Amino acid sequence: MNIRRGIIVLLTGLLTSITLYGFIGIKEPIKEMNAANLKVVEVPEQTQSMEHPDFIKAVYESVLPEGENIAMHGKVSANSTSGVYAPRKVIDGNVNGPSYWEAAKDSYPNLLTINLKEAVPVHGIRIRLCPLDLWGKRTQSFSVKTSDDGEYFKELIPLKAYTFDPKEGNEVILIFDTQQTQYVQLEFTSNSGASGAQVAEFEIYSK
Ligand SMILES: [Ca+2]
Repeated sequence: MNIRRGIIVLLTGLLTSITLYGFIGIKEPIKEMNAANLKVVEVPEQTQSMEHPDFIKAVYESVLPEGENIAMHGKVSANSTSGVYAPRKVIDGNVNGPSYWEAAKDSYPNLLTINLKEAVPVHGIRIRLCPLDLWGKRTQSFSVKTSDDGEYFKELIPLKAYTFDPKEGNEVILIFDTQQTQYVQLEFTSNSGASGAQVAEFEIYSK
């Protein structure tokens, strides 16, 4: 009986404490909800990111030369090839997997040439590698040349080191004054990512 009485006293004390705490805890009376208490809040426009600018990741977008890529209608050749990575793979419209050309090991200069079959106006090129991070950032040095007969090539853009970065599409886009030419050639002299030049797609733009 003493134990039961003790428990009852304990429970009564606990309930009293909770009740008192509840009353003391309420600092303000609850307002009744009526029109006078309601405030209309304008909902922010949801079409823009609500993230802090420092945390918004920049998204790379290719700015292509005008016109269309006519390289796919041409014939491609190279002065060296590594294994299955044949030059024809640079005009198949595919940048993924094994669809790229790679020059033979340590065989610079590496020439990659596209014969457009007839002289046409061209004003830009895009050199692409697979854009996946697997294809890490690298530097390739090359110059751009043109020719009317496939024998004599003249320099259009001098030798320069270009960065291919998967964070920026793993590509290099060059735009130049319109040239009337049948052949466009890339002459590579280095590639920091492999022992020979690499190109997944070689695009030539005409309008
Ligand atoms: Ca390809």
